[in-house]
Amino acid sequence: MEKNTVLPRSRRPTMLVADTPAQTVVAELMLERANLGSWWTVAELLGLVLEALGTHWERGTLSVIEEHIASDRLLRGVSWINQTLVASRDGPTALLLVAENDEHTLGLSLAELVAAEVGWRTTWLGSKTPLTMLDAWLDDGDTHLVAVSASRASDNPSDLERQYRELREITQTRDVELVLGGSGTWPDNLPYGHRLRSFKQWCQLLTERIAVMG
Ligand code: B12
Repeated sequence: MEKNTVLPRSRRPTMLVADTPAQTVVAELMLERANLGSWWTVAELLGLVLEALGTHWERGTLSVIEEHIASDRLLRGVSWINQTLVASRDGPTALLLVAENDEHTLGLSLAELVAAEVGWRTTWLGSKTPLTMLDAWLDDGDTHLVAVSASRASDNPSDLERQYRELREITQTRDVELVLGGSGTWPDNLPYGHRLRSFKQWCQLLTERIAVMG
């Protein structure tokens, strides 16, 4: 039986394209958070919403314009909430970026929401970040973890393998943790770093690290 949430699964994409003020999306998200008890559970749910959005778009039951409006409404809603979640000044820092050539930032925004809730500070790099630029940035030693999101559009395994090799080189030498997320075709069985497939795993990893750091 479907959970008692404010957005029955079949209606969620419709709510996102509805002609209502953007604040209604924020209100719905907050209500989901209140019902489900954590941002990682809301993030898992929104993953399904985005999946459904993609299916509607593929089948032509939502136009490209409607899909753009829907993803932008969700993006704005999540960003608004992200700005209200201020992590402790002493919390560890995660650097957040999207794989090269991928412009899907929503998964990363959801990852940011989850991180902030469990006390991590985040530095947002988003899309179009050349990996070579990370070298100098990580030299100051303030970053504890680098998380990279690749959506379904990142479907070239050899290119993702190349990106992983570069990321590994940059992070392992500095003892910075590396997390690869999203549905992109990242390599499996990483010799360094973590390949995560859910926001639950992300939340668990971040919570464990905070506990160890004291
Ligand atoms: C929203 C959306 C857009 C928005 C993006 C807005 C934004 N700022 O993000 C816009 C309209 C801009 C867009 C553009 C395009 N899109 Co688009 N898009 C989508 C859609 C509907 C959702 C994508 C999304 O946000 N996924 C994010 C997360 C929630 O999903 P996920 O990757 O599966 O990740 C899961 C987990 O691993 C985890 N996760 C994600 N990130 C992270 C990070 C960490 C650290 C962790 C721990 C976990 C985690 O969350 C999810 C689980 O719930 C998908 C449909 C789909 N099924 O994905 C199409 C989709 C990805 N897009 C697609 C395409 C083709 C495009 C365009 C090329 C269209 C075009 N012709 O211009 C461009 C791409 C430009 C580019 N170079 O990237 C295709 C890709 C197919 C393919 N293999 O190539 C899809 C699959 C749609 C389809 N069915 O055809 N898109």
